[in-house]
Amino acid sequence: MSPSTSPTSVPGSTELRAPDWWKTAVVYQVYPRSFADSDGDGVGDIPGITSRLDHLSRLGVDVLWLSPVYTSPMDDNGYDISDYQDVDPLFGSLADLDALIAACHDRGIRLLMDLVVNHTSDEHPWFVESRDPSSPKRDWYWWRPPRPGHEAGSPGAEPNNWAAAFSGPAWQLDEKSGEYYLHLFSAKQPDLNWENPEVRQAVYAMMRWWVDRGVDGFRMDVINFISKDPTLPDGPVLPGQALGSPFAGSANGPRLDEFLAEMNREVGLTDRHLLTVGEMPGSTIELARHVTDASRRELDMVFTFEHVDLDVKPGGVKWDIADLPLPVLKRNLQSWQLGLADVGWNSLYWNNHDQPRAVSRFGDDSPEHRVSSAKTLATVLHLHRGTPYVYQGEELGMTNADFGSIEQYRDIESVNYYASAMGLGLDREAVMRSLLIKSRDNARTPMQWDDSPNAGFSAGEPWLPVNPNHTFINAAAAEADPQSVLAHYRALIALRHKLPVVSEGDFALLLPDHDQLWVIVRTHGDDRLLVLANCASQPVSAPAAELPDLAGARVLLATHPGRDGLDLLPWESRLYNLAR
Ligand code: TEU
Repeated sequence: MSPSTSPTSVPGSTELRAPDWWKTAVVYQVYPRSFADSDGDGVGDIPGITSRLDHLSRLGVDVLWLSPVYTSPMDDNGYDISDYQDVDPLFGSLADLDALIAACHDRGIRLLMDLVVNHTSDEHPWFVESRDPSSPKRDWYWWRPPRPGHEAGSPGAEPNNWAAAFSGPAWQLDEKSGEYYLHLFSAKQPDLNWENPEVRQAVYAMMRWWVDRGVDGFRMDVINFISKDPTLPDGPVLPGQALGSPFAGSANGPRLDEFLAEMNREVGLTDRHLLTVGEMPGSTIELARHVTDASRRELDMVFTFEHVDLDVKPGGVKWDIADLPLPVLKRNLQSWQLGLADVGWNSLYWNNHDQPRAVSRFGDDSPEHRVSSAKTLATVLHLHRGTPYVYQGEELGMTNADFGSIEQYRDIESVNYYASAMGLGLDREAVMRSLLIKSRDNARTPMQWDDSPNAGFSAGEPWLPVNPNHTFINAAAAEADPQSVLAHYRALIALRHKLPVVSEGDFALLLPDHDQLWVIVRTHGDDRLLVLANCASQPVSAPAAELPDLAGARVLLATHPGRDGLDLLPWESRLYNLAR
């Protein structure tokens, strides 16, 4: 490691990073395309984010996670990167990013970069070079000849049966060489071959370059896909599917620990107290516990997908939507709490740029219950043990998009799903209903700053329609209302910073089988907190005999201040400090 990359030389940020600082932190995710547009082209940008940092400061968050702003053909809104060391002109310049990092640090906010290194763009120079079979970069990607006995390009000639996440096979034929390359996502997102040590060293060098620029950590996109079964075996074909699941062969491969530990060492991630969170679809508690075991020096925490996959029919894909009984959700979060209680650490989230809006999905976004349900979901999540993530607009109780026609959708996953479903003759109405509930565009409608025509997001035509409900759901209105969802998030975040029991306390779930109540006890020394939450749109009476004695307990935060007793209104919740 060169002296210029030693921990003490990191400009302006090391003093913000004590060991384990992220255990008391709250992270705020910004999806740059949809946050704030400074130049009126209808797409959010970095100067727009910088201009809105006061919103984050007032909310009290500690970290800004920036979804990708790198140079990209934007096939997947920037998760397809063609230059890891530059900023796409759509979002601004490197100088704009330096200014954002500095402005964050001035406010005591750390900056987390999105690291997308399972794949590059097909327009990345590495891949462009790799297309030539005689190039030294050929082995940087997964090139394979057609399946034996098949002619390149003929049906079923793909090297294995894997489906891509965005529809169709996970293999694309390159006519020139007659070979296929692997892409677990779109054909413009070829998978890097991490078996090749040059690939790994190139990634680590790029990461060091960002660390030297002052970033405080990395959110690692599908990081458990970097180690694959090198034999790339066919996957099981689920009922109703034409192609096989790539999961067993492409995730959690035999060298995952080795690669993560090597990355940590080579970039000095733990040494510099940089925050690392690995996005890990399909990760189990066992795997998460293992890779976040501090003694292994791999990752600080992972994003599990278990709780956001519970509303999928067994054996189905994300569009096959099932009811989600409350006990199933509670018990799932509980199992992660218990599984990572003594070793490892949890991340906590309802929302991100890939998930529908929490209040529409787990709450009730009707005018009657939206505010209470958004607050109650926040209280419940933030009173679990782990690092909470707030996705832009969640703190306002922003809702799903409510698009009526396929033309309004922009996301590659939604657009491709619709096309392939229509090709297969699926019922159009059912497909549109699934999109309405599950499309990633639900999370991506522009941030609602005020009640002006484009919600204060842009002076131009927004790239994705603004939700018409911005006339009453917006940051300006929330600022003016002491009972807003925003005020509730501020109070919750302040409590985490004030009370060690919120970040450190042991976790216990009471009444696990109750289908309306979510009841949590947190204990740290003599401190004890109780969350009593009605997670339903009907009133409920909480059973006194099964709860701790609430006499003399002080209410720290409530959806309906001033009320007391065990008869709870729809979506009413309280956080009590239990006097001992
Ligand atoms: O998502 C990983 C992932 O598992 C996706 O399949 C995602 O969950 C999908 O949207 C489910 O419907 C990450 C990024 O968060 C996502 O935005 C990218 O599209 C994807 O990786 C590829 O980089």
